[in-house]
Amino acid sequence: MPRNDIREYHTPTSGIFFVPRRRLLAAKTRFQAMEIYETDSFGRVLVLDGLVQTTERDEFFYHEMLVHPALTAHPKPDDVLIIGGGDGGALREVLRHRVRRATLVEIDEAVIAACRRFLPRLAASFDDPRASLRIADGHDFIRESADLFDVILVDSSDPVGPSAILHQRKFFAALKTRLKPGGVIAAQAGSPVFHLDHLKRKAVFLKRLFRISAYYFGTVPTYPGGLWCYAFLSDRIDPLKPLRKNPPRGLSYYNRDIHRAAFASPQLLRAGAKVPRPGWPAEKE
Ligand code: AG3
Repeated sequence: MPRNDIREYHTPTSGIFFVPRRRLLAAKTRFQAMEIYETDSFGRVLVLDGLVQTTERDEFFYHEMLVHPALTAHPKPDDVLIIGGGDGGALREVLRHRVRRATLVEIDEAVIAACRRFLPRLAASFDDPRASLRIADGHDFIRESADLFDVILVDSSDPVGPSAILHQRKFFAALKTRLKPGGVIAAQAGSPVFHLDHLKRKAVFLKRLFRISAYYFGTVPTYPGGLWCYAFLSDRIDPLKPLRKNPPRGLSYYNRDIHRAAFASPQLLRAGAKVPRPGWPAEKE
């Protein structure tokens, strides 16, 4: 294998690789290592601390599933907050809805600058007049801001590095205080293949915090395991009640049928399910 391949290890002995045509950027930001590559097969690829965050070819699977279940289930999502998501992909999807304001809080300004330059299909969303950008730590912002939101989306990375806090109970408890009555949170929750224990632990505290707390699933071909999990959290809105709005036009993955199907819970999350786990040394949890 050529030495300049982009590789992400999902376990110590398996993972994903891309052969880049060229490297567009490699930088150490204040928070993380950031690289952007051009590939023939997946278009541009954004990698943070060695983890593939997004590719031009499959980003829609992830961004549509993070955003549209919550925004389509909420009757009137006027004020939307995105925590993380510095590439602008989730923001682009939010702005397909009739929102009044979409606020994005990203810790790493350098990611936004790089994505504006190299991933304009995602980051052009920052130029929309309804978009408002805050450079801050998501957890600090939530604790310090008095603003309330109809929908909060958590577009974090894995539960290691700068994103670790965005997977913890105290963060979700703080998020809940920033929701308007009837508000909804959707948060990316990781891989059911590789982060299963983490998902199960999280389900326990989320169920205690929110009256309605459901995991839903979608495929993301370049993420670990290929199947991705998201949490839908609300005290009032049930994602399985008939949707009151149509999904926006122009999407590539999400629709009403996908919405319903995504909330079906696989056996592996149910108590007592047997899940094969060959003995690799340690899962990245
Ligand atoms: N949000 C989820 C990234 C998780 C990827 N994990 C991994 N490759 N191990 C990324 C930001 C996309 N807007």
